[in-house]
Amino acid sequence: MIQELVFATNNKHKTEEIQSILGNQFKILTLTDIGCTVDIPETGNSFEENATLKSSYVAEHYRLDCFADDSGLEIEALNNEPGIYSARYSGIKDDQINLELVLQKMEGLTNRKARFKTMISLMKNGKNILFEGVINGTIRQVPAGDHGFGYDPVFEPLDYTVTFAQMSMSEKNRISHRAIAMQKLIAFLKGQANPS
Ligand code: ITT
Repeated sequence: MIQELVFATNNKHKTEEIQSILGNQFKILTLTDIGCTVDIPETGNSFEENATLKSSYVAEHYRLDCFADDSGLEIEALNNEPGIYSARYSGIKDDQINLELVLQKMEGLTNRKARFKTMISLMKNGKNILFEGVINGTIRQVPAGDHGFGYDPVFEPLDYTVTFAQMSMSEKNRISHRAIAMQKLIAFLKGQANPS
C-alpha cells in the first residue's frame, strides 16, 4: 500500500523535487491538500527550528504526521548569509531579486565558496526527528541555466562544471542537499536507519 505523507510547504518546486525523489513508494499531500492555507510563521533562528515550526504546526492543528524542509544557501564570504533568510534575502520573496542581491554583494570577492543546506523535521507520533543534507559548491559570477528555482542558476556543485539550473531535475536530485536529507528520511521511514 502506498504511504501518504503530509509535506508542510507552500513551495511548488520543493514539492515537485520531493515527489520525484520519493517516486511511487510514498504519496505527498501538500498543505493545500489538507486544507491548510496558512503561511506558517518561520520565526526560528536556525534551519532546524524553522523546519520544526512548520512540521509541528500541522501535527498540532491537523493531528497528522508530517514533515517539513527548511533550507537555504550559506556563502562563506558573506558570513553564511543568506542562510535562513534565503527565501526573503532582499526583504521580498522573489527568486530573481534575491539572486541579484547575492551577486551584487559578491562583486569583487574571490572566495566564492558556498553550500546549500536542508534540514527536514519529521513529526511522527508526537516526536520530532531531524535529517540534514548539505552540498558544497561555488557561486558563479554570471547565472546560467533555467531549471530549478531560487539560487540554482548561480550554484555550481563541487566537482561539476554546470550549475544546478543547468541540470535536469533527476540529475539535481541525485546529489542535492534536499535529496541527501530525503534519502535519510526514506531510510528511516522504511525502518532501515537511525536519524542523523
Ligand atoms: P516553505 O517554507 O513553504 O517550504 P520556502 O521557499 O519559504 O517554502 P524556505 O523557507 O526553506 O522555503 O526557504 C528556502 C529558500 O532557499 C528558497 O526560497 C530558495 O531561495 C533557497 N533554496 C532552498 N533550496 C534551494 C534549492 O534546491 N535550489 C535553489 N534555491 C534553494
